[in-house]
Amino acid sequence: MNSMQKDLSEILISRETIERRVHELGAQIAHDYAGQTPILVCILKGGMMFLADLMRAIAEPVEIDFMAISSYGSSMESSGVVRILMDLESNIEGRHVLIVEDIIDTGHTLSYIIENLSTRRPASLHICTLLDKPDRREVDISLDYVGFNIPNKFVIGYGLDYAEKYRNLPFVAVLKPEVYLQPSP
Ligand code: PRP
Ligand code: 7HP
Repeated sequence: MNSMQKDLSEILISRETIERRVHELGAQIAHDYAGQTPILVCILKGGMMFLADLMRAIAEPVEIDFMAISSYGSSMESSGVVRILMDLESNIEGRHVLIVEDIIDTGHTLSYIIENLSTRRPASLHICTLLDKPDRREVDISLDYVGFNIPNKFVIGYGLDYAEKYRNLPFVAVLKPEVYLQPSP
């Protein structure tokens, strides 16, 4: 067992299950955007592993771009205060934009991103998230592509972190409570 695995209480979504679902989503997106060359906007840092796999599962031309948003910092609770740390390089006016997120929790981050990107007059703006935690929602948002609905548990892996760790696990897992309850050194 490696030094990260001892911190996990359960594997919620296995590597194989993620791979299968990402391929389904990619096929659906390729079908829905055929002939449109959408810009996939990855929300850093958590969305990067999902983007890398999803874009390879879309057998149609796509462009990619990145945004970094601060909301959680290193804590487990959203501050509700959202700001852009790194903006897009592309001009999205008149373009079909698909936001690629790892998780929608309270919805504050995404709601801010939607509001912000909408002012740039894209031809369309849709959302693709690997994980949705609907029990935690504080802002009503409609999601277009969802990989998995998950229960109200703090998850890590496949891009998702706790205090910047565990993003490199190839599956989605739940942390043991003692990991986040222990005092920091
Ligand atoms: C996470 C996640 C979403 C957001 C979801 O990002 O990637 O962007 O929180 O939470 P919300 O729906 O409650 O707003 P985080 O701020 O942890 O940054 P990271 O992706 O760099 O880890
Ligand atoms: C953000 C976030 N980051 C990691 N794990 C979760 O369960 C999360 N919810 N919102």
